[in-house]
Amino acid sequence: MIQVIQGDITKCSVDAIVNAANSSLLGGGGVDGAIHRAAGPELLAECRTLNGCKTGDAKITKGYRLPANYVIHTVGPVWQGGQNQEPELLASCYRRVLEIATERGLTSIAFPNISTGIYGFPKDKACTIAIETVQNFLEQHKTARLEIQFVCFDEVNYRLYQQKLAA
Ligand code: AR6
Repeated sequence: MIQVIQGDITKCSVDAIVNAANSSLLGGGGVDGAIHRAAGPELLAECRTLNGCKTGDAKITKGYRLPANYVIHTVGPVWQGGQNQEPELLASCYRRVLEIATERGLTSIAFPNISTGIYGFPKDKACTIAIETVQNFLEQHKTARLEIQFVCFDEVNYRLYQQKLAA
């Protein structure tokens, strides 16, 4: 099941929220900064033990002071024009998050619009990749009964997701 909502992912009461992090996993701006502020310093302490994360991969931590039980940190690609594996790496982020979630038996997952802020991935292209990758995963893992929320912060992304999911 896929839902689109507009709002702040740090407020989502789900099994896991996804963080659009950088490869250090030591915090940053955007949604990463918001998640670390809301989760408290224990999140950074756990992230320090993870030795970073490669672009396209993901790692899980607890959610600490967040309403979500876990945070799955993933590192999206920086948009460099599209010829440097950016689409494949972005798809890999969504897949790796869902793989980790299903390995842990987590069912409700909230995603931000990975790479579409500071990393500059075109929103329209990113939306298509996110929806197709998640839909394919759900199709292949029907017994996992996953409940996916795309949490759009800005109006442009919110409209794009609504349009593409309705089409
Ligand atoms: N809830 C949901 N979405 C949010 C929130 C929020 N509270 N705040 C921002 N967004 P960005 P990136 C949206 O820049 O492009 C960090 O410094 C935002 O509108 O957070 O993957 C990391 O440490 C946009 O649609 O992440 C990395 O260095 C989306 O989240 C770098 O930014 C992603 O924007 C990662 O860049």
